[in-house]
Amino acid sequence: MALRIWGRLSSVNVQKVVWCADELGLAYERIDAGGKFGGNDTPRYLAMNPNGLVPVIEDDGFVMAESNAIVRYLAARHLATGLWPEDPRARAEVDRWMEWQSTEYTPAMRDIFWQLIRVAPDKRDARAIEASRARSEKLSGILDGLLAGRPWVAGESFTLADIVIGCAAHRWLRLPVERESRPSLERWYAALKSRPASHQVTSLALS
Ligand SMILES: N[C@@H](CCC(=O)N[C@@H](CS)C(=O)NCC(=O)O)C(=O)O
Repeated sequence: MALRIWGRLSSVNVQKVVWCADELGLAYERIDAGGKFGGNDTPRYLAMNPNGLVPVIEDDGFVMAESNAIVRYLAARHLATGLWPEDPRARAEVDRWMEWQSTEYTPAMRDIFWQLIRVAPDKRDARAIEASRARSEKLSGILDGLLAGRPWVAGESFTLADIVIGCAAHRWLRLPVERESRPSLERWYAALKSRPASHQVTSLALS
């Protein structure tokens, strides 16, 4: 198998890579690693990624870590200029929102996700949950406003930005909390769900 993806599917960062590979129609082997599976602290794994985090890919001997860099690499390697456009301004718009996902949106929901899904009810930190909920709600409002004016995150067509933000939005929309109504975000998420390549991610329960 030319492409190997290391990482458990419950990781939002692994989800991006799997979804991207499915959009590209690639054959790959995914190996569970990280979380309850472990295996990401072995010398072999740390040689691939000294941070000991998932995902990592091996592609015919080429090793790569960092989920957003991986999906850009896969799109470039397979000449998927629809997913990651060549035009500098179109590409910058995709990259801008990919940065927003990794530096704003996913970090905002980290505490609420962790507390509600992975921490026992009697051990939860209510203040951390509320701060994370409020920030995630605010950023979801920004995303909703963006999607009120365009069908996809970066404009008129589906790109890598939809994949990486789609993984984060899936998490947000599945959390057991009250959310404000976001019609444009929900319309976009329904469009994402209808893409067969999204199914490994959009059919996942949070864990
Ligand atoms: N910036 C990295 C972050 C990777 C990351 O934080 N991965 C988490 C899972 S989402 C991880 O490996 N956690 C440790 C574990 O699963 O054992 C990326 O985008 O790939």
